[in-house]
Amino acid sequence: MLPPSRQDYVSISLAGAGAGSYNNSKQWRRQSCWRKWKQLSRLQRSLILCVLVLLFICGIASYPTVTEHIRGNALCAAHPKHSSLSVSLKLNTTGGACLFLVFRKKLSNRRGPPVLQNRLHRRGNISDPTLHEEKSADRKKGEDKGVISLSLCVCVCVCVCVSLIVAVWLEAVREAFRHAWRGYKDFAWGHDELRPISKSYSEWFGLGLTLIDALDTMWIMGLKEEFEEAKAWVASELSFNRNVDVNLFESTIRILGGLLSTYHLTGDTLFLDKAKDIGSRLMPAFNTPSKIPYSDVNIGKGTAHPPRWTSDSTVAEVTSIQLEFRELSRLTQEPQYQASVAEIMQQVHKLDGKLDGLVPMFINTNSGQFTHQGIYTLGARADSYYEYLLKQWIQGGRKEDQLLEDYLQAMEGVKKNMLQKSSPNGLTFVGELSHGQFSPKMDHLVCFLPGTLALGAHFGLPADHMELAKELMETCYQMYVQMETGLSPEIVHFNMHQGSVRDIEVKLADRHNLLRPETVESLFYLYRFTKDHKYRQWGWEVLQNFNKYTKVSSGGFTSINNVRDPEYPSPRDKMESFFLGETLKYLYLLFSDEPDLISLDHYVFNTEAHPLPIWPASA
Ligand code: DMJ
Repeated sequence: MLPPSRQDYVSISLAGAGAGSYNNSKQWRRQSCWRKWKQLSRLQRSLILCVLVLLFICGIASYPTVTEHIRGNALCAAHPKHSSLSVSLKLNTTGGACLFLVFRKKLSNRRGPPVLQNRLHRRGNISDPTLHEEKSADRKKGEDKGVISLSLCVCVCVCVCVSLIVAVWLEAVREAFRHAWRGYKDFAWGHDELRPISKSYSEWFGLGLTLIDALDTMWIMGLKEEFEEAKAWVASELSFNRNVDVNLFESTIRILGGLLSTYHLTGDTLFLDKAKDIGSRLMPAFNTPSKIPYSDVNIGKGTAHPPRWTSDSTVAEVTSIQLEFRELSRLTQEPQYQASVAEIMQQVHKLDGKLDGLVPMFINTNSGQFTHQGIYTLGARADSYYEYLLKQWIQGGRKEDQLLEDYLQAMEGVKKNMLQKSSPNGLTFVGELSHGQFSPKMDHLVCFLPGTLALGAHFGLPADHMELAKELMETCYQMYVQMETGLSPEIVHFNMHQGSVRDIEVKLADRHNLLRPETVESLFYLYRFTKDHKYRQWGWEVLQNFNKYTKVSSGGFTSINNVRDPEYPSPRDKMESFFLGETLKYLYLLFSDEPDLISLDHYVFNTEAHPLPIWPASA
């Protein structure tokens, strides 16, 4: 059995009027109640309102049945214990179902209901069995109807209450975003990343990375004012004509992807023009002997190069830029973007060195061959290769069979070589392989996989992908729950030996949390496809812990060094752009009830959570 999830009951304290002098006037009492009410959190107020509404509706719905019973009980006072109606309400804001309603209707053991029996008794007509049975049947029907309508009302009430609570969670994500944005605006405006503790910024490419990554999130959250400010900066300040080296993969997924999705959501050609500009400036990266791109490009000079210490590129990096460049070709009707990234997929498809569809982590830009062979992971340096096989297939209208075959083969490879269960609780996890040796190590990055598997199953891939997605989702959740801060570390190791005390171990060097999105990303997919409320509940717990351990009061959120020390999680003084681009966006979409807000039948998310359209059949 897994340990029970954290139970955060909402405590509502209405005791004691405080230290002030006692005054029991009506007006004082009214003011005091009002003040108490205002002091409650939004969640607490919503819960109280929920309970009141629920009780009111239950009261109205059960009125006829209850009065009937009261009459019945009055008439059959000799047998009061035979008939009872009980409605009990248990409210738990963190348990799986959120609200549990137990409605119990205990019918009398006697053949006729009490009212009828008494009437018959009084009339001295008790010996007429036909009349007795007919009336008894009528009565039973009436009672059943009452029970059904009451149950219906209770269901409606539960739905209303759950929606109210989730609306509060949705607003809490918006508030977290606003807080993050405030910090960025005050101390890092126009720079790449906020350093919230030192109230300054860090530069990676010097292109306003956080601002661009966050554009579509603001649009989706309806933060119009913030969006307009950011748009004005893009229009007047953002220039790619700069003598800077940028990483091809990172600038493609964050900048090109962010601009393309914002263009699609808003229809504003400003973003398309900027996307074309950065897209064309990244093209020199593909001028290599093998056509496998270099990792770095100088977007001002138009030159590209590998990192100083190697001529290798990372497999995940060169195979996770396809959605963006394909879309750029479709929009501009210029084929070179799509051709360049398709060439990479063709080559990787044919390469030796795979294990059951699993790829090594590095590829050489001169030879076009895999290097560092024999090491396989679903984590850093390989992760999004698998994600983009499936997502390209979806983007292109599910016609490109080779992509699908590679994806299906790789997932079989995962099942055959990388899946194991932990001890003592049997959590399913994805480990790593090094020259035939299995290592029970799993990066938080691997938590993209439940979402990707679920997405495939949604588009008709084998149903067991969905089952595996659910198992892995539980594991990723446990990577949070089992830490003292309720936040996952960067890397975990699972115990596999019989008799282990705990499933998850964390090495000292792996205890950091960078505000990464993968788990909430998968929660979003799992909730969309299953509608199981527990996934929202888990997302809410994660958000609360981000608020508790990573929020910086002067604005922004910070990565932390130690998820195992709730007393001093040790801030790292950096807010990654993906916290706004991905983590908060997925949380918002997880809690949103708008069915068409980025429908997964019309959009596919790039690996930085920027939604791009699924191409229409004619494309
Ligand atoms: C993001 O930039 C992307 O999600 C990428 O695919 C992996 N790393 C970060 C988030 O963890």
